[in-house]
Amino acid sequence: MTAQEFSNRLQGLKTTYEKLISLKNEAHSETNGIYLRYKNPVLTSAHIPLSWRYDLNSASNPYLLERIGFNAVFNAGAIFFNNKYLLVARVEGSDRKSFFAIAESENGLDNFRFWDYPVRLPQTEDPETNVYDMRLTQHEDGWIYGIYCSERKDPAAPEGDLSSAIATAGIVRTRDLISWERLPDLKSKSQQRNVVLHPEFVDGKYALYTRPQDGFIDTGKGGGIGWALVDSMENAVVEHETIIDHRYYHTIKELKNGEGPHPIKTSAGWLHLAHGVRNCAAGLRYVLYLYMTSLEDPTKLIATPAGFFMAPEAGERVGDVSNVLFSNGWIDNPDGSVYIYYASSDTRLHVAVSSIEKLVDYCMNTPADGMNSGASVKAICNLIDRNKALEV
Ligand code: M1P
Repeated sequence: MTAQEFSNRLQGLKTTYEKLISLKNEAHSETNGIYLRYKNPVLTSAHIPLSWRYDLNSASNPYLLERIGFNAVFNAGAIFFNNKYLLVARVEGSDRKSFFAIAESENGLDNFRFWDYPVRLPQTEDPETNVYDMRLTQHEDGWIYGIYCSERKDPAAPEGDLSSAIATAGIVRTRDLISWERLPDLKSKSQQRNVVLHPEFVDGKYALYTRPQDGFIDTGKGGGIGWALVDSMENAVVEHETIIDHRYYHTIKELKNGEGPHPIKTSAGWLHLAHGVRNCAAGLRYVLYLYMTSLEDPTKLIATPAGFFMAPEAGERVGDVSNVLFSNGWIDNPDGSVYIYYASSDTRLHVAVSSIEKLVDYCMNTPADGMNSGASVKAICNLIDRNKALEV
């Protein structure tokens, strides 16, 4: 490649990249009234900076080949910090390793740009193999905590079994999202994924949403969204765990479920976003659902709208792990709007916009799951009756 060809190729890469990053996003007009999906994903593997992928030196990379490949950018924690919308995304390299990287935007809807370097996560004495799905919580103690899935090979796996792994909750905290302090992993009797810190003290303790599971993938006898109070985040030990949101036969969360980002406090109660999983001939199907808990007793369910709130649609259905929507980040704005960052099929990250008012209305007025077809028909007939009464 001549020097001119190198320079042309580099210019082409830069132009394509800047065009992508500067793309304006707009809402879809089609809507159920509850939320608006935005057309373009907010983060994809193409948003990874060129300097993370290419050796830009023509002497050491004369063909300007990509040196480090990236597979996906998805499941992001979210926070509004120093007047910027920040996403702590799960970035997966082509080597299958996930790590965290922060992207920022002025408006939360488009033009997300990664910071210069990915997050350099401090390690514990027993280094983890893979990390993903960080939930950020700005706690009333003054710290911003990040809790994420920390994965290691199962030391008890039989010889030749290279897939069995142990999932636990890794814990870090920061005040500026630049320097991170590593705390000991969560201690719990079972494996854990989807652990989330509640933003307020409850009875003077830190409160965690948990997801106890018997195995790495299967929750087994475990599962459900749990609740545990811990004395300290510097040595977080789950002594007692109560399941506050159970999974049920023939529902969207029959197989497993997990808390999304930490709940948002509203005047009507804590508003929760979670994912539910069921099995089908096509494999596991992940959808998002909402529920609410009481302000006085955050372990008490006060609204459980039936079914999914959002499910994979159109291109969202296809990706590395198809038929998956997953969310671990949302931001409630001072004007009452809520930006929901959700990933599709473990491949890319999107935004949908709603408001506290609409989400609470949805939770309070969507009929709960009657658990059988007859009850579903009854709920539909009730609605038809009420609409017919309007015609008189
Ligand atoms: O592949 C779908 C999701 O699977 C896991 O979530 P859960 O523990 O609830 O099954 C996680 O690996 C998540 O990152 C992934 O999106």
